Amino acid sequence: MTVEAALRRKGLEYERVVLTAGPHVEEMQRIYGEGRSTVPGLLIDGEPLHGSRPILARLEELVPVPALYPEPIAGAVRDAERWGDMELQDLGRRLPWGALHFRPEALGTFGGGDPLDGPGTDFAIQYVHASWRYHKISAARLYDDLTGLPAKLDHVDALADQGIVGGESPTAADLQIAATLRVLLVLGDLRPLLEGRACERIARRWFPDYRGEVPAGAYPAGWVPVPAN
Ligand SMILES: N[C@@H](CCC(=O)N[C@@H](CS)C(=O)NCC(=O)O)C(=O)O
Repeated sequence: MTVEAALRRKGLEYERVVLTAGPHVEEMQRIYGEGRSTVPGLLIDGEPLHGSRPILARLEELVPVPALYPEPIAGAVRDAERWGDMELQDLGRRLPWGALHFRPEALGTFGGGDPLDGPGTDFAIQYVHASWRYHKISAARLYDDLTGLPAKLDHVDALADQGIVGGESPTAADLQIAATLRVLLVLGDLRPLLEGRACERIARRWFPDYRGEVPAGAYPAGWVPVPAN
């Protein structure tokens, strides 16, 4: 999502290649090198770039305007982008898979469909368990992720107050951070924590459409911090 938004922002045409989860590991390493199994990767005239941040930095070199790292805040934007990748992005994986453990039928909505029926939910239960193992999710870690979320959202508000995100023109930090926040907005339990803040604004502005809905009440009672109003 971050890279596609940057390609669109730069006005660059591109071919989107969708890989199946699982076989993607071998295919990505074949193209991008040993150990580079995650997506996104980008080939620019055959030149391989791997990872959302190296890709955005290269796109900025290719098409400097509109800037994703505008001076005089370029350094602060890179720091915020790194924070988004290293400190926030994994919550965009662990929190949804965490919620789906308790509401596996909701997995169908991430594919644009309705909540799953009995047989579908049996499949989802297996799939979510595998995702917990893959992302090293546990109930204890999920509780800590939820407890630590308000401070991370406050950090995004502070970045908006400093003009690093939330401006008329998206920075690389906007695209990195907003993509993860947009994923969190499909979680009914978390929406009250993001609503009416810079977090929600940048997420819906740069990523208006994202499929999925896990109804509120998924996480165990008392685990979701109460919004500070
Ligand atoms: N943080 C890196 C890695 C991204 C990442 O982990 N991508 C996930 C999908 S959003 C992935 O490829 N998961 C499958 C895997 O871990 O092989 C980036 O921003 O490029």
